[in-house]
Amino acid sequence: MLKTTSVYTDVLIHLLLILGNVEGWTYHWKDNETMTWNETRKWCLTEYTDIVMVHNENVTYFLKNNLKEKSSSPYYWIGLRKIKETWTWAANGQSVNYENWAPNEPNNNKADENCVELYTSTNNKGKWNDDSCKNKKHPVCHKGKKLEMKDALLVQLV
Ligand SMILES: [Ca+2]
Repeated sequence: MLKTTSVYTDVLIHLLLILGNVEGWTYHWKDNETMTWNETRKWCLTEYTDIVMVHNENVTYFLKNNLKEKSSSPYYWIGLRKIKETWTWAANGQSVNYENWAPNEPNNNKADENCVELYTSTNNKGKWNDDSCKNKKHPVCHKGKKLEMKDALLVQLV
């Protein structure tokens, strides 16, 4: 009985640590290079963890205050794209619940706008626009702390 309790306590502690890392993401981008959405994702997967997930106000606030302010395109790709009419985060495969669209977006202009950019213009800073995935924009990635083997094993026990 004691042994079982101790395992569950360990599992709980480790789960809390893992959840704590959600806000421990670091963000990485390139101002001197542009890429298509697919190229951005590939670069992010190679160099960091994945193309950035802007899943709450805190991430929006950070990006608004740290990405370079621009008066015109190209802006920055984020890790959101449309899969079967549903806006889906590339990094975890989940549909959006926090959204931050610019006025009158997403408008699916020319029926070809399946990827999402983040504006850094004065008026729409941090707001989203759907755009063609083939357009070239600056990449933004995020990096998370990798789980240690013992964390992965304990998660499997739950
Ligand atoms: Ca649009």
